[in-house]
Amino acid sequence: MKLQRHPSNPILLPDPTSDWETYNVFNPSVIYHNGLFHMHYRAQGFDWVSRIGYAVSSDGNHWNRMRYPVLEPVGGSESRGVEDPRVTKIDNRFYMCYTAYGSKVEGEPTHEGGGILPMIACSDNLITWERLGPIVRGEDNKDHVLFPQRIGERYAVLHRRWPDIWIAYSDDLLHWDKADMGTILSPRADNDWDSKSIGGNGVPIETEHGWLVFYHGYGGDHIYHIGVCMLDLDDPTKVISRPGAAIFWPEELWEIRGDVPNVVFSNANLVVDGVVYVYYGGGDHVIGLATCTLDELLAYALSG
Ligand code: BMA
Repeated sequence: MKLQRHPSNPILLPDPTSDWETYNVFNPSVIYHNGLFHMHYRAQGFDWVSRIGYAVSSDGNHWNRMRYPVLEPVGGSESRGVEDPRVTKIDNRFYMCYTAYGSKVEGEPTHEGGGILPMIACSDNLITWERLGPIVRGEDNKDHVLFPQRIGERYAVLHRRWPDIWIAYSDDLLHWDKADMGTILSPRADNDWDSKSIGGNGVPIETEHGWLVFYHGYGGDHIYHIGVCMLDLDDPTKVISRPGAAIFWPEELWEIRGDVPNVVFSNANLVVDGVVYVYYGGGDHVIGLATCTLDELLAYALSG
């Protein structure tokens, strides 16, 4: 089982006429809403600060992008950028999980010389965003993505406490009790591609067999791979299956080289008419698309 690259890859490139997306566009979120594909993507320009851009498409391949970012850094905790959006529609609102990267955060510093916060913002129109806050402070935590519906009446989010994938729950999207957080998946020491670190990708896909979850991982060689697993619908802390082999890894020049080498990093795995669209950043530099059928992927995801 392997995802097929789209023939017109890469499907979105940096724009040399822009000051904020001059160098890199990568790690997009894509949702399908009202007959259109809506993309939010991370971009870096002259100041190397990440901003979130927006583009829209009727076929998932040709994109119209907005001239200005839809989310720009605010304050010290975002001074180095807003990164890696993952947009989920819950009821009739849109929620964007993104990583705030700053020179300082309240509480303990989480990175040498800086800090990260796993943030959530909300929107009614996909363009104007209001910040709700982080799911947790004072730790190395990112790769968070909301489930598209409540589980047991509570909102649920996958997040990454290095090097594992965790889950957290909330009544209001503002308070995420640390006591409720639990590990779901860990790196597999005996499985090269996800032996060192893993994190969640796009919004989990609800199927009759369970949640189909995409995740990324790397081993000692630090080559990013994409894999899948199945989680129980009512209790996603229960792993139903987790096949050994990855379904995608860097092969094209722009995935192997780029701004950061050997990266295929995806925040988007949406299903439209039985086709799974996986959008990803190649080499932290450009955006690619790979696809497969949901039936084929599900059969594989359940096989492990
Ligand atoms: C991760 C994130 C991603 C990035 C990846 C590879 O930690 O920061 O935004 O694509 O590293 O550089």
